[in-house]
Amino acid sequence: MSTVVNDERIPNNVHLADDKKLQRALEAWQPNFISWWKDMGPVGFQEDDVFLRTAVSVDHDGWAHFDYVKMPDYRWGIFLTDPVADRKIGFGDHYGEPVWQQVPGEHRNTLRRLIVTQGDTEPASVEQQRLLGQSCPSVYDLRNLFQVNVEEGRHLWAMVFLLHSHFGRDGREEAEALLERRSGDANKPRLLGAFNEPCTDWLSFFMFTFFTDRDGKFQLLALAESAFDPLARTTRFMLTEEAHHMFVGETGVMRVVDRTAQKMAEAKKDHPDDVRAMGVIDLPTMQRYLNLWYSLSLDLFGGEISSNAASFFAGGLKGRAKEDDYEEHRALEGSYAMDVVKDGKLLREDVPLRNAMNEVLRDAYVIDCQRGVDKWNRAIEAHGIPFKLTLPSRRFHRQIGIYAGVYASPDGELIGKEEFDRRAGDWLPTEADKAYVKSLMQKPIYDPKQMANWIAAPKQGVKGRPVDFEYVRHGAA
Ligand code: BYC
Ligand code: FE
Ligand code: FE
Repeated sequence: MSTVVNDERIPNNVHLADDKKLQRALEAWQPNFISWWKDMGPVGFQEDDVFLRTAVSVDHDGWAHFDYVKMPDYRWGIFLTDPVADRKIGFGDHYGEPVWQQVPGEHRNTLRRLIVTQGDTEPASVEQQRLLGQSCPSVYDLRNLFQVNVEEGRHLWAMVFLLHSHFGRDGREEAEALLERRSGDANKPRLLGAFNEPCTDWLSFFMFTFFTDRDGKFQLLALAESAFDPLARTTRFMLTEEAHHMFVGETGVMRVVDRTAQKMAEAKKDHPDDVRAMGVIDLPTMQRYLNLWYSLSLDLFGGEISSNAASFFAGGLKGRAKEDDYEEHRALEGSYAMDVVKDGKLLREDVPLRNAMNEVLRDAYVIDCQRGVDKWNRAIEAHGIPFKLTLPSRRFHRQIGIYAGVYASPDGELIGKEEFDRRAGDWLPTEADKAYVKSLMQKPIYDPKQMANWIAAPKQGVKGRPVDFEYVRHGAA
């Protein structure tokens, strides 16, 4: 079992104190991180005591500690899961060889790029969510938002540790650059599309944590297979925290859906105008938000046919989610049947399996998303409301890959640009939808006893505390 050192400036289980040079480099980065956090983290709550979970070890039970902390004092640490003895490379051309503790020269640039891409999403999401505290539906939700935010901060630390410990000067430069790019800034945007989109209302936040954090889960699962063992071990531990982010998204959307369906059933009304008149979010609007965040998140898997993905797999850098579940790990033979667009028509084409690895990962993601959507639909059904949320086709509203530049309906039917533009308001959030959703969230709720009208209360509180516990002491002296 690894030893954890918690009394140093940077809590860690990687024997940081034994490597003075690395320790100094990270301690030099730390104030820059804190000043980024203060500038770009949650606006208006930096002085408040927040009831947060902090990772303190990698033990299965008891890895986290819960207590009040002011966010800038959060103990962001470096934790890698314990090494697996004699771990072997699980896929690709080096299948069966010992994993690497150091970065092989030929993979240095590619690995750095993967780590930087992963790292970039973490602060990006904090930036996207920085204003949400000012419109929170409850103190319980406010706390969950901050929990997600501080853990995304820790995920950034996880990647910066790898950059500093394995990539020399260019790694340190990349670590600085991770604090310099800004979500949505045209001059220095974050690297991936979805992380430059505004996420300024709570319906978007719940959709984001359900769909976009779930891309995180699957990318981390793929990196957890990596032959570069420090990357595998750090992403394995990140997955532990990630589970909570998806819980926030799944239960968040569930509570919104539940509240709306309950109101519809009580009033026996189903027209969106009538539903809105009751101060809740109508289901078609929720479907449009779902369509948006799902399609943006599908883009995060990269192109369907990708030589990058093939070389990541061949090199042993990035595997499939749960590679052990596959029978064959080289993927040199075999192909993947894909619907490509040729002359405006769909055509089935066989793609060599390695080149289809992004799509293979996306398949696993889609199944996982569908499971959540099914749960939401069961809640709607339980209120006797005849409405079903659906995941749109993978061809709908894509900006990356073989369906970028193609116009498709949510059913996946190829249509012209004109028809798409004409019907876009049925399929994606309109300005009026956004204005309505925001209108519900004008006033933040800082009284622990209250819950906004548009969302159901959660079933239970955090760590055995009641739902109306004072999770955030906002503005307390
Ligand atoms: N936006 O071969 P292609 C998370 C670029 S989320 C912009 O199709 P590849 C989190 C691509 O870079 C998980 N550009 O794709 C969630 C390439 O550029 P170059 C984050 C994009 O390389 C919530 C070109 O298009 N982790 O943790 O196979 C809150 C053609 O690339 C996009 C990772 O992403 C896009 N959406 O795959 C907090 C894991 N997609 O090389 C956190 C690490 C592609 O031609 N990253 N491009 O200049 C990767 O594994 C890969 O970089 C990607 C792209 C899967 C993202
Ligand atoms: Fe993360
Ligand atoms: Fe996350």
